[in-house]
Amino acid sequence: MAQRALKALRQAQGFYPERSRRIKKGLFITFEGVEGCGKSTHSKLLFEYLKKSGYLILHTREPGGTKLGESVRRVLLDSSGILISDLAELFLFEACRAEIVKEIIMPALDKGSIVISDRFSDATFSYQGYGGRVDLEAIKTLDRVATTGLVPDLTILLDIDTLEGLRRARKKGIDRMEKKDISYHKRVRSGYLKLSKQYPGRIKRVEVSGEIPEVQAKIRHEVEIVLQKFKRPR
Ligand code: ATM
Repeated sequence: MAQRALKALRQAQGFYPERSRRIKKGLFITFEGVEGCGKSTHSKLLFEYLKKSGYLILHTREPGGTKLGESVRRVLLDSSGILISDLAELFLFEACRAEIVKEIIMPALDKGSIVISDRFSDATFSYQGYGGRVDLEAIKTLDRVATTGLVPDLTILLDIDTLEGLRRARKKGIDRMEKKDISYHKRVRSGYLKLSKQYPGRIKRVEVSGEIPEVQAKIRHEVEIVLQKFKRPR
């Protein structure tokens, strides 16, 4: 246990390669995007499709997915006036991540499962980093410790105009994060776009326009490409 924490810290300091691919067998797919982009609809549709195709598969979300995560989610999203700074948010999201990686994601990947998560580390860089202006290097260090270096194999970034997304999301009610001002949400979207340019091999931007089946087809296309590589013996 202590050795694992030490390894994570050393990875964070750059002593080890970032990827943990060597020690996992499954495939890790994440969905990202600003509010109202249709992330949960599309991740669930993909989950059903892959499940019907016979894959061992797990769907989860962040913050959430564990008892700790779901409890902290209520604190983070409750709009009833708890003060939480951007820095405190960072620690709360990363605490949930440490738990879900250890409790849910790594064990499933070790069994060879496909894991689909609604949000993961890119959300922290985009929301707390670009949106909340918390130092990106600090996030990188903390996130590597929380994830023990786990990076998704594929990230689907569902991209929608910020205002249109918020308009759609607000139909369902407004949570604490959605209450942040529009400039915050615009920085989040541009943060996501920066990340997709920084990691073009992993983050695939899918424009949210047209009907749900059209968008889902684009997502499945990206997933099939990764699945082909995944099936190939290493
Ligand atoms: P969902 O939209 O996926 O339910 O996520 C809840 C919020 O948590 C979402 N807020 N808005 N608006 C994004 C936010 N979030 C972060 O700010 N940082 C993170 O690291 C994660 C995982 C989520």
